[in-house]
Amino acid sequence: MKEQLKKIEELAVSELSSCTEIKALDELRIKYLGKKGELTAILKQMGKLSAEERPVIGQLANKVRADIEETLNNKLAAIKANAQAEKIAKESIDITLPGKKQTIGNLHPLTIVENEIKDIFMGMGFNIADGPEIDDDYHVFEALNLPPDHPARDTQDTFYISDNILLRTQTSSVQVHVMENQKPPIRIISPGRVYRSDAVDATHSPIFHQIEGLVVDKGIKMSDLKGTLEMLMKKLYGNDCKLRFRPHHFPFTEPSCEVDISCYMCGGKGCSVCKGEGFIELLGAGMVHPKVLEGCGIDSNVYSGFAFGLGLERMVTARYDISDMRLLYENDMRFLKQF
Ligand code: 2NL
Repeated sequence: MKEQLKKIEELAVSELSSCTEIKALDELRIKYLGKKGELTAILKQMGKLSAEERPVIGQLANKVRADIEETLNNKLAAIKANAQAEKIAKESIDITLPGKKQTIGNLHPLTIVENEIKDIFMGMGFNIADGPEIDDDYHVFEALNLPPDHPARDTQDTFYISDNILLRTQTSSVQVHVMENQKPPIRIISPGRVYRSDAVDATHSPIFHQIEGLVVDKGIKMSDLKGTLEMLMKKLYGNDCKLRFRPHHFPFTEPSCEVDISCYMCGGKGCSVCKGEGFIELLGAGMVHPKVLEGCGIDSNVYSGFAFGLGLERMVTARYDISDMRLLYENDMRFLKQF
């Protein structure tokens, strides 16, 4: 038996030394050390041995197992190290190859212009007011001097959730909430999404974006409105930009006006961008109607204010000379990548 064990060890060590693959190594592990392996077969015969021989052979068998195991493990480590070294040698990196270009996204043109306008107003000490897109009839219409049968409601038809709850048609509703909850001085802009029951075409969309502004304090005059809007437009369109105020009517302001800017393309001579006008219509504004102030709990004998509303889409299409507003919503990367 001693001989048999020594022979097994010799054979195992010699077979292992010529082994170069992990798979072959596993096979040898089973062959020599497995449950049905050669060593186990010998150990099964231990019962036949005499009491004196048994511990001697047992010890030897354990030593043989340990030796084979050690050789196996050393071999395994050597094969793995070899494979790793080979892999590293093969995997050379060519650092002269061009890198992979990362495509970085950009902001949507509506967001770019909105951020710019917010920055300009924050620079003038305005706060940014946020509010609900779904509101009640009172905050969207009634508080702005638009009673239920007012004809101006026709041009601001919207989407109703119920008789009283609807999607806001302008962000004035947010400013009404602010006036109800905050004492003057108030200096805010309220940017956001607004809704109208309009059919889609090149200049209309049932969902669009507006930025409204509101200043309420003692002694606020039309000249404050003019100065503020002049500052905004010069910062947006350059110092040569001129403003034109035309009388208009809104139920929520008195007096009211529409404001045009001189065409940034032709400087006022008339071209295709301004359609020969020399000016581009950009926003509506006026002095807050005393009724609106009173309705929000502000004493119109002590306080006055100005307000304005501009369509963000209009600002963006004018700024980038975009012919069709629908381009802003189609999410075509070829279009959006240009900004
Ligand atoms: C437009 C331009 C405008 C206002 C919005 C306003 C807001 C309050 C009070 C009074 Cl809280 N006015 N906003 C004023 C003038 C014009 O929007 O073309 N609207 C139909």
